[in-house]
Amino acid sequence: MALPPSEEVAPAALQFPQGFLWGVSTSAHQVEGGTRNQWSWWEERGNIRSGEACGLACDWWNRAEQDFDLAAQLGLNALRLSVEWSRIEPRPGEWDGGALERYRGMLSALRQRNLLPIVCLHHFTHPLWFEDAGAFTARGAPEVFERFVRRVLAELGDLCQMWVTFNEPNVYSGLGYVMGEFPPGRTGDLRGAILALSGMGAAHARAYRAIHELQPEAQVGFAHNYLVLEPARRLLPLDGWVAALQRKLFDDAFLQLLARGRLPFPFHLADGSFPDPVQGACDFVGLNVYSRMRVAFDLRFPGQLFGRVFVPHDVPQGDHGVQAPYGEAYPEAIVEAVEAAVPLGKPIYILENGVPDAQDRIRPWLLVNAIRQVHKLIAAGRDVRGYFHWTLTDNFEWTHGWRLRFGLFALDPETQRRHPRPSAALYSQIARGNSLPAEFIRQYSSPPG
Ligand code: GCO
Repeated sequence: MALPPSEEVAPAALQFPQGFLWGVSTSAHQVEGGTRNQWSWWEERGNIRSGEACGLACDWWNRAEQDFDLAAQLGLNALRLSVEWSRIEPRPGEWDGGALERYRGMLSALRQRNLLPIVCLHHFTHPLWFEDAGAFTARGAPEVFERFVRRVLAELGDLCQMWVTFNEPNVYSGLGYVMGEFPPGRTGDLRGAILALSGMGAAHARAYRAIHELQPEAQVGFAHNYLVLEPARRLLPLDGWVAALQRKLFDDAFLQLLARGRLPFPFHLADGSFPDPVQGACDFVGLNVYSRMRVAFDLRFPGQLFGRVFVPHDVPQGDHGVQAPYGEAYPEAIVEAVEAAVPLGKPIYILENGVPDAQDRIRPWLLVNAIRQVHKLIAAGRDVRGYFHWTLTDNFEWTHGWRLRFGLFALDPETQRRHPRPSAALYSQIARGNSLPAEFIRQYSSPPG
């Protein structure tokens, strides 16, 4: 029998390995409501560009279980959340038993629903007393963080074995110390950013050892944001040079700290010292991957290593943020991110991927093609063990407030009503079948116009 011409060969369903994790990711401040940390302080001073307030957020402090039901109904088998340090340790060395009890309730509820909990110990927020002391740029911060981590392990360790120490040290330090978009709101303070990054590296290493001491079977990693940064004008060497420098600091520095025990040249000259060896201190690498940006050499941006970062108009994008585009929706970014993490030789989880898209215009395409890239990587022998979509329900998107909607479920923060977007059913079918159906690959072969 003659084969049909190659362009007519129907794509086959892409099967994932048994035990692959299909999840969603969330973070405490963005979903719980009523948090009192350095971000609420920042918000009260009018720094949320949309002018909105986090308020009740998704009201998880009272009703997280209802959203866990939604995740279970989708057929997911994992959920990443974070614990709010400012609730657990409202004053230095003072512990709030009620808050810990609430987290025990949440983790038990996840387990009852067969959702594997992954707990992140620091997702951008911490108590104001820690911020006032200089946060991760302060000497002694790693010890203070370790004390918190030990307490969490003592109280919640029987309910969770997979821990993410930090969410995106590179975003935290870059937006907080260079771009002025996150607290403490510094601009162009490259040295502060490097100190914060290395402080988090040291705190990560201490936490890694403390967790293993208390829970030898634990899996401990971190969530690293990887951004594809490409020169705007390929033929202009200066664009290539600043893009490479930005990649070195933003994409590679934290991974290299874990791989070699120090930041890459020349950034290591500005970092603190690492009394605790950081090299190899992780059991897995978590990657948060969203976008591609272009970089053009520009003398007006010394704090950004002389690179102006922008999104071209003609690329697939979700909704526009307040005053700035969010970024290109670029499924292939996952391949570059995973390849950057391979030298660490650890299992890899895609711990965040998504797009702001209130109308669900581009999300189905993004979901299908991002998951397709993950399958391609696994087929090529890369040890990728899970995909976590950002996020389950719309939540409070930092400086963009409620303006950017990342949820599989739309949320009205006033009424707290949830409505599934079409992507929820799509993701559900993929997770339930542990495979990417052929018709999805056909239907979403190119981005919507
Ligand atoms: C981050 C965070 C999330 C965001 C998500 C969408 O990358 O900033 O981990 O808290 O909400 O990435 O922007």
